[in-house]
Amino acid sequence: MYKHLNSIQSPSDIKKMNPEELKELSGEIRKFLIEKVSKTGGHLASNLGIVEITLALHYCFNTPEDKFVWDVGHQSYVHKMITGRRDGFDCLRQYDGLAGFPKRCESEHDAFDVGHSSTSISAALGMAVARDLEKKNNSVVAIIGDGALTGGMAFEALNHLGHVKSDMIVILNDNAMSISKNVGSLSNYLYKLRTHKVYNTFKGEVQGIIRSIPKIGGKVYKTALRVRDGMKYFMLPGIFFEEMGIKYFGPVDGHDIEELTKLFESVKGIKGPVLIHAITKKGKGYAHAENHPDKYHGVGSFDIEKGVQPSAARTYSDVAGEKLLQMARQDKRIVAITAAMPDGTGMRKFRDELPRRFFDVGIAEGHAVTFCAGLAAGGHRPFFPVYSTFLQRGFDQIIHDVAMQKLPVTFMLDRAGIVGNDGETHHGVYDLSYLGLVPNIVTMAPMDGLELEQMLEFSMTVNMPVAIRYPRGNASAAAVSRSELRLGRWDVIKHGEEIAIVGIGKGVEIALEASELLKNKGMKPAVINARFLSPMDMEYISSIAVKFKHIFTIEDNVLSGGFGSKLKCMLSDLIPELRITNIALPDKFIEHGNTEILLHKYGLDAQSVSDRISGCMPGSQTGKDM
Ligand SMILES: Cc1ncc(C[n+]2csc(CCOP(=O)(O)OP(=O)(O)O)c2C)c(N)n1
Repeated sequence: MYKHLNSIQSPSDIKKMNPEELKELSGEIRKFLIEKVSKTGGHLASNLGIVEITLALHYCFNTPEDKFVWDVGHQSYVHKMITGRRDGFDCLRQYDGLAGFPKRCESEHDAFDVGHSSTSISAALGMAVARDLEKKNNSVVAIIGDGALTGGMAFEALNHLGHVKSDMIVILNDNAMSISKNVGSLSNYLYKLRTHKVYNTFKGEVQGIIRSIPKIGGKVYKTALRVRDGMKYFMLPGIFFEEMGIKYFGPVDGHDIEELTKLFESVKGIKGPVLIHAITKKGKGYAHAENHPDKYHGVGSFDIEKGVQPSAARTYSDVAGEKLLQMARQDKRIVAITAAMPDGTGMRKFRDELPRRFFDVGIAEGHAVTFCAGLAAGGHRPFFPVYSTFLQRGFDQIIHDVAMQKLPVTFMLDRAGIVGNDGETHHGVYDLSYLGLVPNIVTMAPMDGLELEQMLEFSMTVNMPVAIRYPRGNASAAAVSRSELRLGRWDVIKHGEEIAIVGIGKGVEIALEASELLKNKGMKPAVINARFLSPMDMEYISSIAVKFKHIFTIEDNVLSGGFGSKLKCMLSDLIPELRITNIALPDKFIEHGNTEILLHKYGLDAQSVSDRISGCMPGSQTGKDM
């Protein structure tokens, strides 16, 4: 079916190909990507945009000796295809299948594990310095997008790189997009470089110079410098990277494989850090993705002809976005902040309707937290919807800038718990632990969309930091009666005897289902919605807990330091005779795969929970806590 692709077993097969064949191969790779990702889901648009850069890299460098460090890693599919993993694409991101991000354990060609943004230059610099200490001479290449370059770590690394002056190449893959349109002054600067009229006028001439570069020999270095100086001349003033001590080449057409290979060959011999600015089109080669690169950044399965279709299900992100907008219409103090995720967090409508009160800070979660603190100190009520896993980037800022000063910032932690196919870098399974240990934060988790709305309203009534964590997916309302939300208090949603199952967030849904299964076994457990991780109103909670012999807690957070362990610690002194069993995720990094499969594997589906509870009962086979 494929003329070239079928014979690519390793990067050495790329090196045998001529430019025309490489171009044909690019087309085949795009076809393959569209076909496979339309079935498995995954990151499509970014990979379609980086085909030629990846081929040119493998044409010019030799992995695993040379190191490629991908930023975020969502654009590494082409690299995976070339490095012997093409057959794995039928199970891309599935349980036990090929990971969606680089993994050192998966291939020696993957130099560094990744999933969060803006780490590539730091990691690559570490590798370059390690190489120098070992007196080796391999190349190190960081590949970073213009979106990832907005992250603070990337700036810190460039600052260090320009100082250390290690031999290292940074490839800036500039498609003017983060997930949504890229933002910020750096993005404006890159735009100026791209559209500089002198660059456009003389582009042909510059390409001519690059084409004249011989493949090997001492001339390479001189010619490369001439190209660079030529470029520099055209681009002056404002060579931001040059001023930092990093030699700038570009902009180059990131889809012209001949131009790329010549340039990569030429910069190999250059001493000190080099940055190549390549212009690419996100989604290239698939019209739907070219027209809507934001929608095709990360996709589920889709029909290739029709493209991605809108889903009918109302998600937690939808509820969060709509409710916050409704509240902001009533209260002018409310402002919303995103770290490059207006769509994923459901904030698009807010941005469009109230643009002056909406701030996209780029992929800069740490900055976002302190920016919120400043807004709150200035009398506003900032809400920061952010994926749970990415808020890990702002942990010190939460403590130092928000909690210590008791500033009324509301963190809306989307994608809490198991997120599925993105895997270990993306599961939001630490937030109850890392928030639970910080004083001064009211931390809640709703059992459904309705309760999320109530919690958002409630956050305006407490004049202090608040965090609300909610899972990915469907937010339909649970069919249970509920009591008014009161600070630190539980809500008993199903009365029962002897045993209580206390869930928090998604744990409540699991508890309700498990209680139905237990009913079939003749048991009648109470089901309690904990609502709060902190504070815990211990007087009230112990007045409920004392009625039971055994309490089971359920949470989709790791066991250590989570809701259950916190409750156990506080209740065991107050009611020493009460047995408490914590059901949570294990203290290990959880792999990628379908959420249901993972919940089952780790004992957090209703059946496993009910088996565990009945197994703990006196007279059962095990009859003891596990
Ligand atoms: C710390 C962190 N925040 C947010 C994200 C979510 N995210 C994944 S890719 C991406 C955009 C990256 O844009 P860019 O680097 O330009 O790559 P492109 O997809 O455009 O090729 C974002 C915001 C992340 N992976 N890590």
